[in-house]
Amino acid sequence: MSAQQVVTNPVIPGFHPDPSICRVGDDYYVVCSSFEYFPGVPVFHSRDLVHWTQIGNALDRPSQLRLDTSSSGGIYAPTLRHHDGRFWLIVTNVARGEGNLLFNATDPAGPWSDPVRLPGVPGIDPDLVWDEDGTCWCTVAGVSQVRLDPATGETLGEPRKLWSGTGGAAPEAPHLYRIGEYWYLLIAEGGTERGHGVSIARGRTPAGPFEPGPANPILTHRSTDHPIQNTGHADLVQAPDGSWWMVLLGVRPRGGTPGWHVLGRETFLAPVDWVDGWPVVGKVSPELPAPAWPLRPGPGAPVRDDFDQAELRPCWVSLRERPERLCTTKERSGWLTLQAAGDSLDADDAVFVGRRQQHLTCGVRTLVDASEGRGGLAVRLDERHHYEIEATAGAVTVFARVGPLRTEVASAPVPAGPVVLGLDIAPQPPGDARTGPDLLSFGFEEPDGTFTVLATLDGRYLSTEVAGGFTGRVIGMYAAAGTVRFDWFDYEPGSSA
Ligand code: 6LW
Repeated sequence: MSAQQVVTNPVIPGFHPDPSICRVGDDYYVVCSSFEYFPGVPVFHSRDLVHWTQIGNALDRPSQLRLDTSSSGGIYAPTLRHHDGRFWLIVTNVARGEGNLLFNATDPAGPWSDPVRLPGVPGIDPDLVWDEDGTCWCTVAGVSQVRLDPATGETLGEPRKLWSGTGGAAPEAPHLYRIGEYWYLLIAEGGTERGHGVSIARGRTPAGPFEPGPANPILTHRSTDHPIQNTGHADLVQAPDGSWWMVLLGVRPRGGTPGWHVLGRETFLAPVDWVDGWPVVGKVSPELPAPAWPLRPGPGAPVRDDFDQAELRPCWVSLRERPERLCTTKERSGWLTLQAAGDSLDADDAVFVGRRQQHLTCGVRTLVDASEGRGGLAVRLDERHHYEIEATAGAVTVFARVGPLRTEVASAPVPAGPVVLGLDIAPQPPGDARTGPDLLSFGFEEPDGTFTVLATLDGRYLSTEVAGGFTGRVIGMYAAAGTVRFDWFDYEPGSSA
């Protein structure tokens, strides 16, 4: 091996927050929160901690996932664990009447069980761990804990306060581990924005008492100009060679001050050493020295999706659920057919099928037949922050929705029949403090194949700093009226990650 191999962070780019990891033999699995999107809780697999492939979504049917709103409602932070030959997933659904839910599966790619409801678990960010006697401990944000019967969802005894961190806001994202002679309690505090950090305490039993570590926070980028910010919400895993690693969330702000992040909170990897019985987290850098074992890259995602399979690939998500009457690849072979339910992307249940933007620059193209309706290609942050290029018979139009305003930006006539719509996302040229993170150029292909840009929009208005919320950009196809069909969809990563 020539130059030392490096790990490019984030290891799971795009809106993949609140990662939780477990290892079974040589296989690692990660799950992330998914909020208003259906299916929910993406599941990733890796053999080297560096290259990750999405193998499914744990919550892929309405009996598992009921969503009642968008704007970062729905599925909050999950925890994934393996115990007694089964995978266990515990997660909070903030939709009305849902709360904390427990699922299990023999294969993390699914199918996962229907939920066991956990009415007695008092908080978000639930964690699961079993002690030597087989008692199951559930720890939640705050940080509180209650014993749990995972078969029935019944809580055993009253919840108890464990630790409220070192004084940072929002002590949350707890994970409890038996390591050596101690039980370690890892938490996030400081809030999931620029003040985010990771702290740790340890005790002799899973119920404590816990003594805070000597060097908290063991990880934070607050008050630095590090290119990766908001680092926190971490989970630990030990590799087969005995080394320890941490997955965590972070963001990559760009542009002038304050910097705008558009891909949401992404999953990063960091090495962990142990010194005097306490973890010391290595640098969360854009490039890390690779682990000591051989790297095992996966197949990589194809640029084009031809929609020639009965089921959509796991990267495709929609708002709330996705009944076949509204979204199918069976109505016209090799096409994705969307049946509008509302009249624009402003509705929080618009008929939209998208994939997370995972690269700071990228090019997107899709062939749309809008002869029986109105729809097109959109970049969505939430129902109040989205840009789209919309086709209908004979015309294409670019719209921008920012907060209360939806603006028609530009329009052009096109020949009748299917048309290729396109989006190119490029960094804004460096300039003064007003520079935004990127520019989004929407256009269409002329009959002779040339690409005509219809409008170029400022990307800062599709950033979390402007829109708020817990998600990130999702790029996809939508129907605003009638029936709209898509033959293929190309997502081409740009040169800069
Ligand atoms: C999640 C909390 C957090 O429940 O943000 O970053 C909330 N951490 O732990 C939603 O992701």
